[in-house]
Amino acid sequence: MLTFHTADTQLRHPRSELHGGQLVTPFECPERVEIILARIRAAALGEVRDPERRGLAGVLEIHDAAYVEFLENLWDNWQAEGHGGEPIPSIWPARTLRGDRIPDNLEGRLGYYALAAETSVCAGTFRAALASKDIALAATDQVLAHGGGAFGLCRPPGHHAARDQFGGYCFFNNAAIAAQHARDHGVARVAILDVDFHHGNGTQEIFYTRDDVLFASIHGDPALEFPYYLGYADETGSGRGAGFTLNYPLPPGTGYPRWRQALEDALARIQTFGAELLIVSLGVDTFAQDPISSFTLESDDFSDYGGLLKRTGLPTVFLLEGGYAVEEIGVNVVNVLSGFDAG
Ligand code: SP5
Ligand code: ZN
Repeated sequence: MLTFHTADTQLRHPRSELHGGQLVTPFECPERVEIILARIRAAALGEVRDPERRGLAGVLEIHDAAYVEFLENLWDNWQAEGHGGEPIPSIWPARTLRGDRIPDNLEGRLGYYALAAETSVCAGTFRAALASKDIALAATDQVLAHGGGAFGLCRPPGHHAARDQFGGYCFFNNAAIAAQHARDHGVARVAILDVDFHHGNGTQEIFYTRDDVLFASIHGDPALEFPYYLGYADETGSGRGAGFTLNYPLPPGTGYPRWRQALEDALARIQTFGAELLIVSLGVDTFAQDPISSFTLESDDFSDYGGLLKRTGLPTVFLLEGGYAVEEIGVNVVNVLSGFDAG
């Protein structure tokens, strides 16, 4: 399988993540990519190619223009205010305040455009997010042209990013941008399968009222796990989109047999939907040793479900999302891709 990647993703290297009341080194770190690339080479998965660079192409089809402009200028504006640390939101238009006014003040706008506080911004974040988006588009074009599978080694991840909000380490929703790109190139029905441990709230929000992009997510129960405020089983889509969102919230400690049942159910629904393209939001934070998650998948399980995905017979784009057990992330990601190739 071909991999698409550019080192510009590594321009994102913030030094702080708000975790347990302390600023720690971010879980979503550049080493994740280095270890995956090393494993791709060791396992001879296939060639790694640079994506074509496309500027903002694809972004404004999914994201709000003022949000994109805010992100582009955030670091410079923050520096101009003379702060010592990285931008971290500290106030939101929370439930008892007004959400229909966008403040002029930078701290006010930071809260408006953020959905979580753990995601700091650094100087290269915007350029890395654009590179990550270009990787997703290149992997999608590969699959549209040749069928089979392709891997977009994206970083930063995308599935928590909503139309006008960043958070959960995500800025542009790579999977949503890829799906819209496929729609705009004649693919009538696209399925996005989100196997990251966390619910793909951003992807769900973006497609919630649409019947041309099915969204299915298997994740930690939001009553107990980030992002907490979306991902319940009764969220199934609205309007034309009714029935085109599927959520499988699962309890802490969920192991592979139960997880696999949810996957088989989701894949059956994707087939019934008549998907012509499958986009997999590939997070491997379902791994037992993941430091911020609570499922118990083992490395061999990733190979097994890679094979299950292959059995759909659908052209499949894999886009990296989460996975924070850094030492094992290469093995786990490449096991999915090799399992697909072998399936
Ligand atoms: C792409 C992706 O996987 N984003 C995940 C972002 C999660 N960030 C906040 C995690 C808060 C976790 N609290 C966990 C306590 C661990 N015992
Ligand atoms: Zn995740």
